[in-house]
Amino acid sequence: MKRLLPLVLMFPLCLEAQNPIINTQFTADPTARVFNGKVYLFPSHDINPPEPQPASIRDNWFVMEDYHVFSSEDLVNWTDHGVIINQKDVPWGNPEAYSMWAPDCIERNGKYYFYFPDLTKEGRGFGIGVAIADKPEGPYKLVKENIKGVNGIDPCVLLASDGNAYLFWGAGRCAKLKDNMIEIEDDTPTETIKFGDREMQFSGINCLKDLPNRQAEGPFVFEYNKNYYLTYPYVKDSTEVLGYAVSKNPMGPYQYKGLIMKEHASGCWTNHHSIINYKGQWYLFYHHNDYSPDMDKRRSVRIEKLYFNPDGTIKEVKPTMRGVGIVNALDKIQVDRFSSSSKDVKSSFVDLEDKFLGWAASLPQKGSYFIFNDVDFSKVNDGYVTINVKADKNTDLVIRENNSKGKIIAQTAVVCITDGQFKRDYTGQWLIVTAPLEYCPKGVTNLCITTNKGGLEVDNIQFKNREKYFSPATNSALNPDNDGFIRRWLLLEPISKPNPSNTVFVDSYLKKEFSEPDYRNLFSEIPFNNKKVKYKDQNLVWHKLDSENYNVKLFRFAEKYQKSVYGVLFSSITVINCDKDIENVRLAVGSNSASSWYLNGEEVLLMSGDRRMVKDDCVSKRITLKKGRNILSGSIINGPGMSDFCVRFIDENGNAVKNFTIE
Ligand code: FUB
Repeated sequence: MKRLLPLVLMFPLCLEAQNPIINTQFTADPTARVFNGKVYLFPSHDINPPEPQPASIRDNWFVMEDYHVFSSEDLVNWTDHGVIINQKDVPWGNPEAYSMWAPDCIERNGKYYFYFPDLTKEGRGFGIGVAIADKPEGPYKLVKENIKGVNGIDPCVLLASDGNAYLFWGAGRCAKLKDNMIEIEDDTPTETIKFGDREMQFSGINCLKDLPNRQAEGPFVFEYNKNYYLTYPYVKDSTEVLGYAVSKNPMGPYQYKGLIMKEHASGCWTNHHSIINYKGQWYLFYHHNDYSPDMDKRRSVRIEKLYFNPDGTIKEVKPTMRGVGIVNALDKIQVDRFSSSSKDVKSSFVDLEDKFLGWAASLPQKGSYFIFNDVDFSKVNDGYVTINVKADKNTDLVIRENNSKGKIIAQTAVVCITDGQFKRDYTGQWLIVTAPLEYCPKGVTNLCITTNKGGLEVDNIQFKNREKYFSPATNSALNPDNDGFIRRWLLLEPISKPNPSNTVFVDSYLKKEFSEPDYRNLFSEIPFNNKKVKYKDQNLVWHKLDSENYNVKLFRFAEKYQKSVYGVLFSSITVINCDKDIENVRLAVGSNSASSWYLNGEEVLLMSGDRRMVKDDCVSKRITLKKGRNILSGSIINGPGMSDFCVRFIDENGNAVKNFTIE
């Protein structure tokens, strides 16, 4: 398994996902809370044991050294605010225990109180500590001592409508908190429990006495319609279910009502959860071992919608990979986490070496389908769709609205180029196919991904607006941009030049390819918009476009016209009008990868090698832009990378030359 990027610890990152909702690290025991109109997630953080494995860590056990906080406004895109507490920071905790188990956080009088369990320094089992902050994402200041009289794990604080704060922990124990939120009331009762011939003292009262409570833990208590719901994981048969009990009083007695979620089919030993109402909808946050199917102590957080029956009982929640949230069609849609499917559709990891890359869904035969619900098309107009696929024979893919009989949104052939073998694109990614939209749905709808032939796997899809990177060039003359970059070009649809690597782009190769007569012929006259040309057996079209960026994103151009993105040769041409001769200027270019540039038919710059698109990467010798029309053209060739270029003229001092127009 790849180690996580250290950046995650320092900077907020946006993480996109369905279930599991966090795909950059393991997350477990999710406590979600709504603060300031946003959902904040306080999970615990499973990790693989450090190497060499410290003696303090049991084999095949939980390994948890810190806590992160995440937030989201749409339950789809999550920001990681980084680490708020590490085991080494806890004054009363064992810094080597790796036992930062399930936490909670609540807000009272403008302060955020974070409650967490940890093994004590003195080796007296688990204690529960508190850290306080002014903002949900911290920074948190640790209280020096753990809460006196409270031994155990899994704290949960209920701010009840009776005005009191109650601390629940362990197997359903409960005590009232003082107003300072860091101590329990002095008159909290204690109970002595016998374990064989050993006796142990427990403070608080046991709210799960006489209720199903085998190995109960992780209490989460909330209030709904004047009832208190004590929800908790316990072992019914062999692994944990989520059950619940209801009472009119925070401290019970509680009446058992049933299950919220059954055992995980995967055999994951634990489940742990929280329940919130966000924007009028109830949600269950829970965990599963999705990214670690062979080891259930590395878990990942999921979300599902939760519903009440009219009598206040909770409807059983079925775990799904789709999870919740409306997904913007312009974002990457992880359709492999579908809402429903034909029986033959299966999901499998994209890469067994890096399970955080997620899954792909297979469509084995004609008529196989899966449905991904709640996709928002309101920002899509004249769009196209890109689809990441893998296939071992020629097949097709059809995207319909709602179900397998619905209106066709887009369809495309999926062509395997090598015999019987799936051809990866040059970056080692899956093959990206693009298809224009035949019909653009309105608002939020469901997608049905299906096939007329079958035998392919689908990873993710993304809808794109054509005008995002380019708009059709207008008839009025254009100035270079503020930095002198030329953004108006006639671009020819890419010529296929399959090169599996950029190492071939040496001078001799480029000179041969770029000066080949059939190719040079394409530049013999200035093309017009939509001009069709033939190059060898390829029919191609010139497009007159304005680039929205200073760098002309050729790979987006190729994608836009559903052409190959990799292993291609791009051709560009533009006309520059000068009022007078502009002497001693240099052409300054950055391109990915190699390129060659001509001014008025004469080669002025050859950029060989495996290049990146860097501003002013190479400059020409001194040249003159003559009064009137100057024709500037370029050939840009690429292997496995994303092609783009930026072009401007600079003067003797390196300043942008801008006193011309682009026709
Ligand atoms: O994550 C460690 C422990 O596993 C939690 O504290 C329990 O609730 C169970 O999920």
